[in-house]
Amino acid sequence: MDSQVVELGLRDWRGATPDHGWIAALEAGKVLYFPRLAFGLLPPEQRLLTPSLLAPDVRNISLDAEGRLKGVVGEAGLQRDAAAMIGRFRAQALALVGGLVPDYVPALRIAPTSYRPVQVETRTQSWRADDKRMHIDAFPSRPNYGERILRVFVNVNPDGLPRVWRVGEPFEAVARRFLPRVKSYAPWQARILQALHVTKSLRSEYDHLMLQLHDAMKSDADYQRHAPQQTMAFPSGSAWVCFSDQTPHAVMSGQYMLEQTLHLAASRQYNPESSPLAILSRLTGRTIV
Ligand SMILES: O=C(O)CCC(=O)C(=O)O
Ligand SMILES: [Fe+2]
Repeated sequence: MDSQVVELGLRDWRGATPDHGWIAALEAGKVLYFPRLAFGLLPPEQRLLTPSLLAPDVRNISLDAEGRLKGVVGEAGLQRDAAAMIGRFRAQALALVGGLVPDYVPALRIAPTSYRPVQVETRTQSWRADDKRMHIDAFPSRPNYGERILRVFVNVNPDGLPRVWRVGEPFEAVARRFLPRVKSYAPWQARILQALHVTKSLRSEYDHLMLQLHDAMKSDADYQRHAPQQTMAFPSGSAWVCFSDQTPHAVMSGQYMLEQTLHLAASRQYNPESSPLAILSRLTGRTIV
């Protein structure tokens, strides 16, 4: 398998310019990796580098589009510093995306920004929630009808520890491997899930297939071990960007990361034919949204 990671020397969050090769790589599901793009913490923000910031039973801290902070326990000053740090990262992540893929900008829908201070290795989770297993991102309760999930990540570990990922094979290979085995879509089941408020809107066939792929990948121990994959240790002080609904990924270790999710209609890509929606439509021969 060719490397699914493309390394870029950018040093300035606001210095990116659109490059056809990088855009094609991103839209093919590769990870754009920026080893020299650090996110520096300000002196008062150093005290935010502890999992004790987290409210009980919370995995991630988040800042929503309205600037509301969730998941932090502690005094007002601490809350203010956390919101400022996460907000600063959001601005830089948006500047990076604006430079790399400017045609996306008018079409982007900005999701909350997250800060993840928990050590990955110590988390225990059900197989379905376990991101140490390779998967593509698909959300059970929020159908997205093919809308893309673009994510910007930065490792801010103060002890120099990398965030170690496994990056898997191209999406079409995943789809060809698992589609013959997945449960077929039943509109009546989708209507029941909606009536029971398991889903916030009607689950489309696209959403069904994406969840089936997510589950099929994670539940297949042989696939996890033997599928084409590369281990990628993202050092502290680096950033990376990918379409996480397309790039098979797993996180094996690390602590302290910031993440920005952006949503984009597949039709607003430079090449909509590279999207999971287009690939799944082509492989099934059906309209799936
Ligand atoms: O925590 C990470 O590094 C990535 C986890 C993951 O799979 C995700 O955010 O989609
Ligand atoms: Fe994921």
